[in-house]
Amino acid sequence: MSIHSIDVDVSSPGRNFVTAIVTTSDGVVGLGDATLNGRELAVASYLRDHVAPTLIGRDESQIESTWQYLYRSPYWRRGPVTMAALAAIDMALWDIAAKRAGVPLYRLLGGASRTGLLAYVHASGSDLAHLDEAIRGYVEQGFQAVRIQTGVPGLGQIYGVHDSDPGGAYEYEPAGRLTSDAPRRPAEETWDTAAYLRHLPTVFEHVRSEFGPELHLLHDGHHRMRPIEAARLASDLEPYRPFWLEDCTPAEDQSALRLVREHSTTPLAIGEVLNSVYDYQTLITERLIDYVRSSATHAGGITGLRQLMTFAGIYGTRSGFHGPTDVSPVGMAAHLHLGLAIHNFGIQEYMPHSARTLEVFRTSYTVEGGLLHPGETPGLGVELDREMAAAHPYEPAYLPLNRLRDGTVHDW
Ligand code: EZ4
Ligand code: CO
Repeated sequence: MSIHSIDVDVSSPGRNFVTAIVTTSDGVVGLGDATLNGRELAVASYLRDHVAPTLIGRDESQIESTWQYLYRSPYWRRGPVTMAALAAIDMALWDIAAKRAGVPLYRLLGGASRTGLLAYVHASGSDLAHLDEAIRGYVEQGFQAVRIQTGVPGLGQIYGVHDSDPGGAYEYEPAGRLTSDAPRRPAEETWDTAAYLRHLPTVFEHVRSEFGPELHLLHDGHHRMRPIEAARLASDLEPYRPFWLEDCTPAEDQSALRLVREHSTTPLAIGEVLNSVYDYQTLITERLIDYVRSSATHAGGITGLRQLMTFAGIYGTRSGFHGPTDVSPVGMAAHLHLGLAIHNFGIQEYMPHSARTLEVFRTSYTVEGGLLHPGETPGLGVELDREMAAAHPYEPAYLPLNRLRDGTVHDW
């Protein structure tokens, strides 16, 4: 059988998603996620204009060979646009292979290594009272691990922090819609690393004393610290035993983490903006990180991420795949199948998609007692209602940018 057609849908059911739909000559359909937050149309063009035409008629069962073809043949390797496009084709081919075999994908990836996947959720609040309320809600639902983010005194709205608004219209997602009367550029926030470094240890102290020693606490620094600042924070958080400190320094500067490692035993996670095993070469071989944060969507799909995790496994580095709402339910399902199968699974980020998203992408994965499972539906286990998706056209939306108080553009 062969690849008959490849469609690329860009839709916005709750937020923007790019989905590749691969159909075989005998009508089997596979789905792949290519959503690159804020740069969706670039990937859609890469897929439509440069990838799809080269794959029509190809044997759809040659997943590895197709991955190598898309990685090597363009000459221009790696990078988020290329690797997201490659990811979508790869996921769709795996989806097709598992549907043909009549098994959930994890069975083709080696079978289940565990009964469920430890999940972490996002708890945040502008102040400690709101944060506590958010954490309590998740603990009551059975979650065992939470990422905690709060406002910083003296700063306004900061990324990743919102107060819960049960029944409200606001859907928390990591991108801001651009309204037609506003300029088409990202929102701007103000950042002050010194204020953040003073405040965060007091948040951890409070949460530990409120929720006890067992709850896993994670935190995301969003790449905003210099190495010496990150070393200070990692050391200050040690008494509260964080599960991990994520993205403490800009990820592309791999050797920066040497300084952080020298000063603390706080576990480190990095890599949601990295997209190839080569981006991790120093990080993994020098044992500078404990968790790999890449997503299948941004790191070459299941084949790319599996290659990375095999390499990481040699050094005992575990997975902490990126699972924000800008990874579509298709990408999320890919993580759950791969995470269930690999030996070096660590934890899975779980930021539930909105009801509107889940009406369009129907999923078979489950969460129970804080553990995720991909379900037993053949393939990835996600169905896309393309008609319903088409009713939600693409809307420009960008991540906010942050500047220091003097206007300097700061790291993300
Ligand atoms: O900023 O998904 O850990 N999660 C995060 C996310 C990312 C967005 C980027 O598109 O840091 O909120
Ligand atoms: Co992050």
